[in-house]
Amino acid sequence: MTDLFTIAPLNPTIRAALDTAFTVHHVDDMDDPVAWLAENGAGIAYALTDGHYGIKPEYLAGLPDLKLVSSNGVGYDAIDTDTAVKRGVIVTHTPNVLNAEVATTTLMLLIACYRNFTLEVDHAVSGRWAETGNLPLSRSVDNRTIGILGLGRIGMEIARKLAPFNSKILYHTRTKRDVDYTYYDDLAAMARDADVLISIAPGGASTHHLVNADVMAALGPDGVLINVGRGSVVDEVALINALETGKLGMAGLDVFENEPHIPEALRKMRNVVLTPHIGSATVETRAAMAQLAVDNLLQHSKDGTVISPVPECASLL
Ligand code: A2R
Repeated sequence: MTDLFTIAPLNPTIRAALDTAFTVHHVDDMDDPVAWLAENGAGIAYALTDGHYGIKPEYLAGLPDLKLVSSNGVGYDAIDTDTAVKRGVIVTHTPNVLNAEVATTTLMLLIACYRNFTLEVDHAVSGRWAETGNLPLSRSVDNRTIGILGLGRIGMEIARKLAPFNSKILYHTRTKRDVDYTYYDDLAAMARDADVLISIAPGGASTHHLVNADVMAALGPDGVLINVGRGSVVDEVALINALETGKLGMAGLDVFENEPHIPEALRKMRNVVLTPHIGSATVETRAAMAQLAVDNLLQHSKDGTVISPVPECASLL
């Protein structure tokens, strides 16, 4: 059997699939993974992780014969692809199979913001409706101008799922796409023209704090910010300030700068809707992602090819 170093927690289904082809060495079973790798790392060609855990530099260094890191998730900013490519290590991820789910999560947050959903639910279940009557009216999600930061696989699916709401779609990316939506090469200019800004761009240096105080001010007091991409894309301190001072209207957030920690200030606000990074977290979608992550490993161990490499690895294929 082929040795496999695993980093992220494994559910029983993935574990069973892996056990058919690999001898699994899981970090959680090791007192000191770095020491374990110093003794046993040579000869291990495969590693499995996810977008949250990535692979620490000391694990990469402890796996001198690594050929493939399979990551269960589409975002791979927690993996040092520069070092991997220099060492000839292929990195794979799980694109596309989660597009529809993350788009649904986006709509869920958007609707929850506009319709004051969490406050209305609390008003009903707390019994306060009978004591104090109705809450103020909420606002409609129909006919909004929606700016999408990152019109890639998931961004396109979000735009498609917004069609029944009669949304006007704007987008900002580094490269203009051949689509009917309106392109902005300037993010703040797009935010100025939009009711909603949806961030579904990847993490990493090029997107760090792209959504800053200026962009939030451009979105304005009635504006809604939805972040379903990566926490690092939004300046969280500026966000708290903008929400507290009314420069920004509302935020619906599924991702945060220091997960799983969410700043207390955000957790206390009434003009935010927060979810704990559940963009793709359904039984069906997580199963499809896990299967793809496992299939990349299985295929490479059979014939040296992979199904879904990250673009940075193109030169290795
Ligand atoms: O900039 P472009 O033309 O490469 O467009 C990509 C855009 N993007 C950016 N937009 C503005 N400034 C940047 N610095 C920047 N970097 C990337 O984000 C593209 O339109 C989009 C990413 O699309 P995909 O690569 O197809 O990723 P996918 O599958 O939609 O997932 C997006 C992210 C993941 O990386 C995870 O962080 C999260 O959603 O689950």
